Amino acid sequence: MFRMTTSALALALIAAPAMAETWRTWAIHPEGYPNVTALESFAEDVAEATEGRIEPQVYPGGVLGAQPDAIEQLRAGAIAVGNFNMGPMGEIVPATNVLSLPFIFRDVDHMHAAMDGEIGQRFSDALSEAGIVALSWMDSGSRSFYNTKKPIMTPADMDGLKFRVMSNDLYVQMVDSLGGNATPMAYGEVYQSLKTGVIDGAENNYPSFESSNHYEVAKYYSITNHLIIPECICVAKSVWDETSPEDQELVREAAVAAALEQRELWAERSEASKAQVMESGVEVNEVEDPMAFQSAMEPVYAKFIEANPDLEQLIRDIQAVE
Ligand code: GTR
Repeated sequence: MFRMTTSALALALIAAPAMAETWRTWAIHPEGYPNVTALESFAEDVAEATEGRIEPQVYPGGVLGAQPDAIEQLRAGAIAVGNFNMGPMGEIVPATNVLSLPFIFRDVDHMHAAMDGEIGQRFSDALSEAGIVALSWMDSGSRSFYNTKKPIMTPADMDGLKFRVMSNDLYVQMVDSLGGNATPMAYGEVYQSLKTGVIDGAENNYPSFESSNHYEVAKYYSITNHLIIPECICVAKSVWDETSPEDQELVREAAVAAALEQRELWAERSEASKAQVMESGVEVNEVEDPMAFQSAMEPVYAKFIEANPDLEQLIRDIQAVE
C-alpha cells in the first residue's frame, strides 16, 4: 500500500494550501455611498476573520449588471454577495412584494422593528427558498417623487407626467392609481432619460436622488414618503451551502456589523444629501394632504390581496407591529 513519508506529506500540504475563495460582491451605488462603504467593511472583516479563506471583492456602480439581472446572477451563483433592494426582488420572491406596498410601514423605525424581528425571518425564509440567503437588513430611508416640471401637491398634479419606477408591476399600479404614467427602467438610465425628456420624473430617497445627480435635472422634490423598502446583504445559497458552518457564522457576524454601520452612515448621508439638494436650488415641498396619496392606494392593496390571499396575514402582522 502506498504510504506518504512525513516529508512528502508536508510538501503536499505546502503545495496545496486551502484555496482562497473570491466572492464577487454586487453593489449598485458608487464608492462612498453608505451601502458601499459598509460592504467594503464587510469584505475586510470577512477576509480577516476567515484568515483569507473567503475574500469578498466589491464591485460598486452596478458594473456587474442592473439590479434585476444581478439578482438572477446571484441565484445562479455567478455573483456571491450583493446589497439588494427588496423592490426588484418582488418579481422573483412574491412574498417580498409586501414590502413594496406603498405606506406599508408608518416610518423607518416601524420597518426596523418588523425586519429585525420574527417578520424579517419570514422574508428570509421566502428568499432562501428562491436561492438567496439574507444575512442582515440595511436602511434605505423613504422614497418621494421628483420631476422636471412642477411641485406635486396633490395626486392630481401627477396627471400626464411620466415617472420612472423600479422593475416591479406594483410600482406601475402605484403611479397609475395616483394618476401619473409609469415606466419601469434601470436605475442607470434615469439620469439621461430625465435630461432628454424621455421621462418627467422618478422617485427615490435623498441619498440616491443626490448621488445619481438626478437632482441636477429634476428641480422639484415633493415629500410623499410613499415607500420604505428594506435592503439586504444577501449571499447566493449555492455559495452559502458550500461554506463551512464556522465560516458561515463569521460571515453572518460581519454582515450584521456592516448593516449597523450602514444605518449610522445612512442617517448622516441623508442629512448631507438633503442639504446639498436644497442648496442646489431644488424646490422641496410638503404635499397638501398626505392621506390623499395613501387612500389612493386602496385599489392597489385590494388587487394585491385578491391575487395573493396567502399574504394578507403578513400584511396585517406588519401593520400590527408597534
Ligand atoms: C435606491 C436603492 C437601489 C435601487 C435604486 C433604484 O434607493 O438603494 O438599490 O433600487 O434605488 O431606484 O433603482
